[in-house]
Amino acid sequence: MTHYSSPLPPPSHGTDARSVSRRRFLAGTGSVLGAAALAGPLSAASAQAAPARAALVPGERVSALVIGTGYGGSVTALRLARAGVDVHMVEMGMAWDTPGPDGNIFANTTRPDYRSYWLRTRTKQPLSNFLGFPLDKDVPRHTGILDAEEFAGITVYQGRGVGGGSLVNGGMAVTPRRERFSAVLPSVNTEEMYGTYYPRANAGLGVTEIDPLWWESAECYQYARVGRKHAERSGFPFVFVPNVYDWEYMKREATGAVPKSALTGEVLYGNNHGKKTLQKTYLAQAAATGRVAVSPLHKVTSVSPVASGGAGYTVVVEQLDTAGAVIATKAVTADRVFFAAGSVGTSKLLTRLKATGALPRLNDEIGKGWGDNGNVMCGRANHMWDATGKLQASMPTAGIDNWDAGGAFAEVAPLPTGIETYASFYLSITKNPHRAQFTWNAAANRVDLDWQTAWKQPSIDAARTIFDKINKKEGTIYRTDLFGAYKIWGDHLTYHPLGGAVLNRATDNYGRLHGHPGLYVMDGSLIPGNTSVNPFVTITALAERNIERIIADDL
Ligand code: FAE
Repeated sequence: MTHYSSPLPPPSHGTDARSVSRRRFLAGTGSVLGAAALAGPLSAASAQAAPARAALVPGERVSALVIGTGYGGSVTALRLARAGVDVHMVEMGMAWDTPGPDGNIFANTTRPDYRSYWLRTRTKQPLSNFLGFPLDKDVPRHTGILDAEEFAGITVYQGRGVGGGSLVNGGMAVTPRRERFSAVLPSVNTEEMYGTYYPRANAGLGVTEIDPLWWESAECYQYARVGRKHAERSGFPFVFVPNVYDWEYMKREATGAVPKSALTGEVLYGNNHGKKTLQKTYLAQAAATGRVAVSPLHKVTSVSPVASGGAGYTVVVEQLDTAGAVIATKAVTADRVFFAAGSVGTSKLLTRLKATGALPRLNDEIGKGWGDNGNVMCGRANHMWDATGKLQASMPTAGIDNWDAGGAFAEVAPLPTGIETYASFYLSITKNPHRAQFTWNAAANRVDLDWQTAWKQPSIDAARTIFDKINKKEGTIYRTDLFGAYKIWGDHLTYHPLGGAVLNRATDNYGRLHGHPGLYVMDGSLIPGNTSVNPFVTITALAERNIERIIADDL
C-alpha cells in the first residue's frame, strides 16, 4: 500500500522493479514537474478567457505577428507580451467562445454536426466503421474544429480554432524519456530541457497525474485496467501518463455533480468542460497582459519583405466567413513574424513562399523532414469476461512501453461509444524511419506531401511486437471492423504531424529562419518527424526555450 501514497500509480500484480522504473519515466514527469513547478505563475489561470478578438485593420503595423494559436503560438505570444511586446495572433479557425443552439460550444464525439469538421460536407471519422457499418455522415459545410486534411498517402488530423490542437486532442501530456531525447532533437541541450523548459512547459499547461486510488476503482477506467492486465500478463511495462484534464472535475462528473464532458465521450470535436485547453492556460495568461489580440477566422496567405526595402514584412491575410468564403483580404506590416501554424500549416506556407519567390532566401531544408510520429491504430476483440465498460473516460491515462525492445509506445485509448464493445483500442507511436517532403505543385496551385501509405509498414510491424504477443497470450484476435471491412490497421492517418521546417536545418538552433531576419518558426514543424511519445509537451517546451533566447538576443 505504500505505493499509493506516492504521486505515481501503485505497482500491480506481476510488476517487477524494472517495470516500476519504466513506469516512472512517463508518470515520473512528476519529478520534472515538481509541485513547485505546478504552483508556477500560470497555474491559476484556468477560469480566464482567451485574448480579446480584434480583427486586423488593413494597413496597420504590428510589432509581432504570430500565425496560429496552438502550442507554439501561445507560448510565443505570452512570453513576448510579458517582455513588453504587443502581439497580434492570426488564427484561421473560429474563436470557440460562443454556445451553439444546444447550449454547448462543442459537439459530442458520437454526434458530429456542423461544428465538427473544417469545411467538409461529410465527416471523416478516424475510426470509420463499427461492426461492419460505416460511421460517416453528411454535415453542413462550416469552419468546424477538426480538420481531416488529405494528402496523397495520409490524412492529417489537426485542430482549427483559437487554441489549435489543444481543442481536439486527448490531453496526454508526456515528457519523453530523457535518454531518448537526443534522438528527438540532437542539437538541443538535454540538461537545459529537463532542468528548465520541460518543467516550465508542464507548469504552464497545467499537467497533472490522475489519483491512482480513484483510477483503480473508477468505472470509466475499466478499459484502461483491462489494458493493463493484458499488457502485464504478456510482460510489457505499463506506464501511467499525465494529462491536462482537471481530475477533480472528472471525479465530480462521475458522481453526477457537474455537467459531463470526458465522461460523455467529448474529445475529438472539443471538450465543453474539464480539459485545460490553451484557452484556459497560456492564452488566458497572454490575455491578462493586455498586450495580445487575436483575429479568428483570419488566414495568412503571404509573408514577404516590405516592397520599399524598409524594415519588416508585409503579411497578407484573408478573412473568412463560417462557410469558408473569403470576405476580405488585408495587408498589414509586421516587424517580426512568428510561424506557429502547426507542422502542416507552417510547412505549406514556407514551401509555397520560397517556391513562388516571396521569401527567396529560405534554404533548401524548407519542407523536409516531415514525419507522422509513427502513428498507427488498432483494436483487439476481448473475451466476454473482459468487458471494457459502457462508460469510458475520453481522456487516456496510460500506455504500453515497448519502445526499446520493439519501437512502439501504445496509448491505451478509449472507445467511448456508450455501449459495451468488448474491444481494447490503441493508438501506437512507433519508430518509423520514413520522412516525407512538402513540394510546390505550380500546376495545381497547391503544396503536396510525398508520404506513401506503404511507409506505415514499419509502424505496423512495431505495433505487432506488442499486440501479436498479447493476442497469443490472451487467445484473442484483432478487430477487423473499425477501419473498413476486414481491415486491422488504422494506417491511413496521423494525429501527430511533425517536421517540415526542422530546427538547426531550416532554422538556426533557436527557430530563426535562415535568409530572412525577423522570421521565426515556433511550432511542431521544428521537430524532425518523431518524439517517441505524444508531442505537445515537447512542442511547448521547445517554444519556451527558443522564445527565451529570441527575446534575450533579438529584441
Ligand atoms: P497546432 O496546435 O496545430 O496549432 C496551429 C494553429 O495554426 C491551428 O489553430 C491552425 O488553425 C492555425 N493555422 C494553420 N495555418 C494557418 C494560417 N495560414 N493562418 C492562420 N492560422 C493558421 O500546432 N498530442 C499530445 O501530446 N497528446 C495528445 O493526447 C494528443 N492527442 C491528439 C488528438 C487528436 C485528435 C489530434 C488531432 C492531435 C492530438 N495531439 C496530441 C497532437 C497535438 O495536438 C499537436 O501535436 C499540437 O497541437 C501541435 O501544436 P502546434 O503548436 O505545432
